[in-house]
Amino acid sequence: MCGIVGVLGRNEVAPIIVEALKRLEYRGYDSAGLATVNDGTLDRRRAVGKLVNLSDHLVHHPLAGKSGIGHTRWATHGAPSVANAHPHQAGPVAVVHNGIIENFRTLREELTAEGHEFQSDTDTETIAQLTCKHLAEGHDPREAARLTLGRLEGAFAVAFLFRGENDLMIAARKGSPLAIGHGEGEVFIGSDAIALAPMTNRITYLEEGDRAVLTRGSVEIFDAEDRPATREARTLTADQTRVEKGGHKHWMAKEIAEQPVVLADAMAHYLTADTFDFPPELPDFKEIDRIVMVACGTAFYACLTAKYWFEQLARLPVEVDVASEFRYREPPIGPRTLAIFVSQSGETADTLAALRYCRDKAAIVSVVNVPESSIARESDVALPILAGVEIGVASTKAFTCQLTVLAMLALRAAQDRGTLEAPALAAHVADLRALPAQISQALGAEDRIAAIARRLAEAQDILFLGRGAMFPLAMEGALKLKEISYIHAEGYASGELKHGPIALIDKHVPVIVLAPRDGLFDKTVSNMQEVMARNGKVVLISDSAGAAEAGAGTWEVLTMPRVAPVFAAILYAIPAQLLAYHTAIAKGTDVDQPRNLAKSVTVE
Ligand code: HGA
Repeated sequence: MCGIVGVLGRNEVAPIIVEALKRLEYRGYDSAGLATVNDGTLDRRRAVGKLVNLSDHLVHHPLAGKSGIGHTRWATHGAPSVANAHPHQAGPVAVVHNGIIENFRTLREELTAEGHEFQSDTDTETIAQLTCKHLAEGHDPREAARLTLGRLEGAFAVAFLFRGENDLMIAARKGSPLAIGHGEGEVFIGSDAIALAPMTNRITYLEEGDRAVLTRGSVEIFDAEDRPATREARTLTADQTRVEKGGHKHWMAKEIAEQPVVLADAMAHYLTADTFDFPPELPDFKEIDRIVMVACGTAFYACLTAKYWFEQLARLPVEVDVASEFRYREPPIGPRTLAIFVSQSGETADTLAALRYCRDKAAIVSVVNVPESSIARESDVALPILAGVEIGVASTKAFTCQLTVLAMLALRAAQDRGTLEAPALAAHVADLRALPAQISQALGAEDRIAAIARRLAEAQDILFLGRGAMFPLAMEGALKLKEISYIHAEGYASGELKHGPIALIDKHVPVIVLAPRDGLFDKTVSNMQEVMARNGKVVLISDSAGAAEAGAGTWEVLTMPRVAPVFAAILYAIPAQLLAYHTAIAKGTDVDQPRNLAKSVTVE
């Protein structure tokens, strides 16, 4: 959340910064802004709402300069407004920030008492005002920034620009990600490498507590103890930073369509012809008695699904928790515990904090889409999901890739623990390998799904039901719908319906029943009948056998390809995603940038 960019360039930086912000807009779109130094003069432009408003503003009020910083905001402190938009300026210093300054009230009171006048409601402005104070006390910009950073509590990635300093930018990170990009006689900073991809693929990731003093010809890095530090510069491949819509109308549509390919890539990475290919550091699951899985949002539902696999296939007990609860509950973590953290960005603030809680208590495995991320780097073993860059705020391909990697991990656990005989294991692997083709087939139902979605778009409330591993998918389907169509939706375990939610059912409430023809089908169908008996409008999603058996009398039936029951949740994610997507289209909401949301949740 919140994207920051900085450039000490050879050419005018405003267009470069706007382009980089475009690539970071998935992190927030409450406001955008940039500041430059031009012949020593510090000036800024800001606009509320999406980046396009800033671009329009710049047409009439251009901003010259070869040094600049930019920001796209997801507000935490202070409403979206021009006054609260970054960069925040206090006298000779401008600041952009991603994160939360937790002691901002104390700092603000102190500075106000000393006569500093605040222009915004943000926590961020305290950084600018404090630095302004240090400059007024006679410190040079480097020292002023250092003193300021020493007083900040909370999480931040921050960049400073100073009046009169055409060739100086200071950047720091603690808790929020920040990358430095190296050019020829130019230097860049960005919240991620994707933002910098048009300018450079030579990237240095700052580590926790690092401060970087940048000029066009030098990069000096100081660690959390203020000692000079060396950080490796790596060259990223085009794949790691490619962001193109490829002819699709929305990122979400593109990312849904990519799933057969990216799932196959993930499988190719971890499966050889006859065995698994996980990093050698992965613990032997024979040595593990319990798994703890921690994540947020969609990744949390991936973990809940994987619980069924680890427990059924590998006979390993699993606890799943949302990171924001886990991190403050002080859960006991005994020996022989494996802790698995799942996060698309690998920067999710709560998940990272939960991981740090488990450090030295358990073996730590992470399942992430960004291998250079903080969560990946702080894990004993990081398992990339190979989904490719995901831009759509509503996660789709990252979810199914997380599921696929977790399914392979569960099978590897079963192998280590001897809970599946070789032929059964091979059959499960074959079932997984069949999924990309089945997903392609499921994608073929898109027009039919769009027609159902047009009917769903009329509803105020929608329920999703599922049993077994379809239960977490029911919750994920409801989440997807809420996120982008703003229709209230809930996912329930089919058997729970009669314990309360059935009171919601009437002829206006569509109920989406996720029910492949598996061993639990008859039970789920009984619950479906209970809904139909109360005039609920059932959308049954099943295979042809299930549809033939139970489709009569439903409002709609959607037929999916036949799939191995154990991994059906991966396939049935496709109709859940497409239903949400087409319902949002029918309602005319902003699919890729839904209100109030942003991707890569780097604040608590
Ligand atoms: N606290 C700052 C930055 C917000 C942020 O990083 N969000 O993800 C603000 O509210 O502007």
